[in-house]
Amino acid sequence: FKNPHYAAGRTTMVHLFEWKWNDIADECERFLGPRGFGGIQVSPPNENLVIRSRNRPWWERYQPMSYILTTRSGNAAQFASMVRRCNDVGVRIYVDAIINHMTGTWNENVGTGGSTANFGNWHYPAVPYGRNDFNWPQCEIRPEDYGNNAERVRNCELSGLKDLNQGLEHVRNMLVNYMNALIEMGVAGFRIDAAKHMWPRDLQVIYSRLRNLNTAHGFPNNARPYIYQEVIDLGGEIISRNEYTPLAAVTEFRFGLELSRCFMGQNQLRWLNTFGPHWGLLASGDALTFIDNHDNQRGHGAGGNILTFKRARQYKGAIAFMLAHPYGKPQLMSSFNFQDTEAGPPQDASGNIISPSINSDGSCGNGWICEHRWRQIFSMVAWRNTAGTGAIVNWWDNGSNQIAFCRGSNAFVAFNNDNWNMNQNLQTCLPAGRYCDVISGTKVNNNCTGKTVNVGSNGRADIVIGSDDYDMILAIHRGPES
Ligand code: LM2
Ligand code: CA
Repeated sequence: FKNPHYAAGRTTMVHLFEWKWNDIADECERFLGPRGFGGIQVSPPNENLVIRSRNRPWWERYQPMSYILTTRSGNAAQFASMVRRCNDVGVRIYVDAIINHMTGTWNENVGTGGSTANFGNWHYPAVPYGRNDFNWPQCEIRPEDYGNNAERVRNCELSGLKDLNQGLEHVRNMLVNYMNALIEMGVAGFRIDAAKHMWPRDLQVIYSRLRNLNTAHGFPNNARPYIYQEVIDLGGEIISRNEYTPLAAVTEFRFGLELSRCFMGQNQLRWLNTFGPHWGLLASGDALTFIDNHDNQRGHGAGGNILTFKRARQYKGAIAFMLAHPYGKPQLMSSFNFQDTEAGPPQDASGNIISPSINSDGSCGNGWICEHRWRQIFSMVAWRNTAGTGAIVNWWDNGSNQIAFCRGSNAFVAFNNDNWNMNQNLQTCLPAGRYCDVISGTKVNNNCTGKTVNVGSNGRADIVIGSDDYDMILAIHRGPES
């Protein structure tokens, strides 16, 4: 369950938060496939409670009504078509699976597929679930439970959401049927929402009943789905991420927290020469890594002070380091703009999601940020693909916040997070030649629109990053783009 089964040479996935299925399929064909992205995490595809009284907040999608594949992102046919079109251009689909709970009690009770529920009786006829399928007696998780009561964290309600009992055969069957239907449609794996709130032994049974990936979508024989379990473990809680790594991969929340500290100037970049398990991070093969996610970019969930698109220069630095460093399996966040932390995606007067528009410079409009279309970010995805499995070599630092390193003999990167200029003659691992920096520009007709780097026959090059440069990064690599 720890292999994402990316197409050959691909390494990175992006969370297209609240995107519609048809738009994702288009994005696979026109951008993500050609640019070498490995996969996409999509918003929950199953029916959720419609919350008009709060103007359709993003979090309504974390309130399941049923496993019918109808949401604001589209219907089952649109979902199936998206998976087919994305797999055909080498981009995998991973589903955000909400299997810990159903909706909370609310003053509205119609779902995005038209289903209704009787909250007072724990009755969800469209699944169907009844009262006996939920943990009993009903209780709500208290803040102190996270410190000392694993039983309550697993068997009580997370913010009032009706808590399913995954120990029961009927519940397991409903969940496995839902997930297997998605695998049949060609998805490559799942984010397990709120995994901390479910017993590892129950999850193990559920995972074991999942079918192999669909070979008609290009997966090898006997391929298991990629599973990354959302466990927020910043230390000091009764439940540890280590209870989940024997089962499948785990979201490594400490990764983005540490890199955010570094690139916000609260820790020196030079210390990153030991980044990885030395810093208390999971084993690399167990970790799904990211800077921000849909929760902590808006102060939901747990997780401290995280860089996001709103602090773009530092954020791009942290993202570039994530993509340059061999640790973990990176996931990018692709956001819609927001001021109100509860606000849903751009929508029209009827509540339909408005598609992102694509500007002539490749960026997005209509309220979508599309971090994955920022040159500094998609160029580093290609950089990581080129670096492949190459180890870090030629580490250099200035004793504070200027660092540089190579991956194998394919790719070189440098960062300047000091408030003075960086101007150094450094050893790269690249063959002699003229390279285009893929951060400050691109290569057009064999000329660089940004900085040019000349690597000499000894592999050395002058590396210049001014403290006032638009970005704090410089990156070059083998291959046509650089
Ligand atoms: C997650 N991971 O474990 C998701 O990443 C996170 O986004 C989800 O919370 C959460 N778990 C449940 O799937 C979000 C949001 C909450 C919101 C829930 C359910 O952060 O604020 O809770 O989705 O929509 C909302 C209200 C809350 C209310 C609850 C139940 O904010 O006040 O509690 O619904 O109606 C009475
Ligand atoms: Ca639970």
